[in-house]
Amino acid sequence: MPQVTASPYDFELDQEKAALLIIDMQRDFVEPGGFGESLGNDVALLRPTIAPLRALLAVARASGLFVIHTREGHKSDLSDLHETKRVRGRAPLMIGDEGPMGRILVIGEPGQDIIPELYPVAGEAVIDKPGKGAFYNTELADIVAARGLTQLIVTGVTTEVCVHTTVREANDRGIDCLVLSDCTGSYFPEFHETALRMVAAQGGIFGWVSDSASVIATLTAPAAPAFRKDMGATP
Ligand code: TIU
Repeated sequence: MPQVTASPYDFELDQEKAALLIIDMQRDFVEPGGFGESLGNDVALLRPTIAPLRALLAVARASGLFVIHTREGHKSDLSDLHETKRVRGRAPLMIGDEGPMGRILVIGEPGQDIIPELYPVAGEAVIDKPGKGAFYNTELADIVAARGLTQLIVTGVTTEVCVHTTVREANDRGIDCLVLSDCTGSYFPEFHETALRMVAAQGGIFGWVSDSASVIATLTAPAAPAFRKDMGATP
């Protein structure tokens, strides 16, 4: 089994049972005028995650690794939005309010969509999630079960909020999580560092921490189709 250099020890990657999970790389978190900025954050702090994620995504696609994107968001009638979440933060623009990129964090609005740099392609799963964790009230557990996934390569934003919540949920569901330091990001650099340390501490209490270069170095291209003797040509 190929080994990915990781902390607290190398991660045995089983490409057949692994997926790349890209959490909430949405305009609402990464671009000005969205939910992230309305909470008082500097969205520029998340942008360094984009280039390494883009490179990793290209290699994942070429190697046939299954890709899952999530988008935090709510139905247009907000029936899946707890009042506690709606009012949290006392932000000038709350979830469901009209902003420069459409209604904040509402499914189908421009701001709720994935950023163009990482836009999903056909065959990739796109999961809308009403909570911080990607398993809460979503089809992710069904996808994981149907595909027999036991490993998630976890990326996206923000490290200590949706990434951490999802890693904890996955860990309790028997899934090994490999969290990539350069493909995750936070509005608070110190929270990012601490959140990653929390994953790998105590012998990997929630999972492993690695980076995109280590995963790219380990991912292999899908096996070439076997040469068919009956086709008559030489390979
Ligand atoms: N505010 C913040 O750091 N994060 C979120 O609200 N959602 C995600 O992390 N995706």
